[in-house]
Amino acid sequence: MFFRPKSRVRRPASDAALRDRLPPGQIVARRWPVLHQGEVPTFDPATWDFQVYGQLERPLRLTWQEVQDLPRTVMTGDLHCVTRWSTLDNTWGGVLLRDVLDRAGVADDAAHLLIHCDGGYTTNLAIAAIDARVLLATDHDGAPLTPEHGFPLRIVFPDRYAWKSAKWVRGLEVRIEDEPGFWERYGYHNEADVWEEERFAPDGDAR
Ligand SMILES: Nc1nc2c(c(=O)[nH]1)N[C@H]1C(S)=C(S)[C@@H](COP(=O)(O)O)O[C@H]1N2
Ligand SMILES: [Mo]
Repeated sequence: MFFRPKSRVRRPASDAALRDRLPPGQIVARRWPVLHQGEVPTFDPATWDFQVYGQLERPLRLTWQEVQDLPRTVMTGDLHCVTRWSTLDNTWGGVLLRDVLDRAGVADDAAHLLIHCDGGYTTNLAIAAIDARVLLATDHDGAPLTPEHGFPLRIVFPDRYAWKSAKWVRGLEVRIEDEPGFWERYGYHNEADVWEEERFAPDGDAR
C-alpha cells in the first residue's frame, strides 16, 4: 500500500491570499460564465461604429478599423458579478477609456458617462472614477473577445461589479447630469464598488 503524503494532497493553501484579493461575498468561478440580458448582437464590421458624443469638444465616430488603430494597452484584472462569481487574472487588451475621453475633449462641466450598447443595455459611470484600469477591451487572454463575452468592444472595470463592464459597446454619452443605466434604475448601486460591497442602492434610493 502506498499512501500519498498529506502535503501532496491538493489543498486550498492559497486561501488566505485568495481572501485578500477577493472582494467580500465573492466566490471564484471555475469557468467564465456568460451573463447578459437579451441576445448576442450580430457584428458587421462594414456598418459597425463607435460614437462618443454629448458634452465634448470633439465628438467622435470611429469605424471598427479606427478603433483597432487607437493606442493599445494590456491590463490584468478580475471580473466580479454581483451574483457572487468572480474570475481572476483576466488579461484584457484594448484601449484606455480615459484616452478616448481625452481625445474627445470632455467639457469642464461634464462629470458623467452613460454607456450605450447594442440591444439597448446601458450603464453609467462617474468620469472621475475612470482610472487607468478601465478599458474598452477588444481582447481577452491574447485573443479577440468571443461574441458572447462582448466582441467587438466591451468595458472592463475591475473594481466595480460587472454589470458596469458593458458588452457590445456602441456609444459613450458624456453628460452633465448623471443618468442611471439599466440595472442602476432597478435598484442596483449607482457606484457599484466591489470593495465597499455596493451591491444595491441604499434603502429608498432605488430609481
Ligand atoms: N450589453 C450588456 N453588457 C453586459 C450585460 C448585459 O446584460 N448587456 N450584463 C452585465 C453583467 S450583469 C455581467 S456579470 C457581465 C458578464 O460578462 P461575461 O458574460 O463576459 O461574463 O456583463 C455585463 N455586461
Ligand atoms: Mo452580473
